[in-house]
Amino acid sequence: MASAREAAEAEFRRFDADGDGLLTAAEIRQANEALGGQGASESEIETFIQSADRDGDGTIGLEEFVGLVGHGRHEKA
Ligand SMILES: [Ca+2]
Ligand SMILES: [Ca+2]
Repeated sequence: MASAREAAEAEFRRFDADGDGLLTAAEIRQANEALGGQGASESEIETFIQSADRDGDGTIGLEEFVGLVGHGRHEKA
């Protein structure tokens, strides 16, 4: 049983293609496509980053990602 945080961390690592601990728009787009293309548009990806990017550096760090998906906004079946 993974905790919500562990699940979010595992998902973060799947998204983080170059393993630098930051998610960029390009990495999120690639991950979205790899997951079967749920149809997220460029503007939706930008909105996702803006909503998660608390320090305003234009990328999503692990804590920002966990803060966004680890609190009920991202539910798994
Ligand atoms: Ca990265
Ligand atoms: Ca950030």
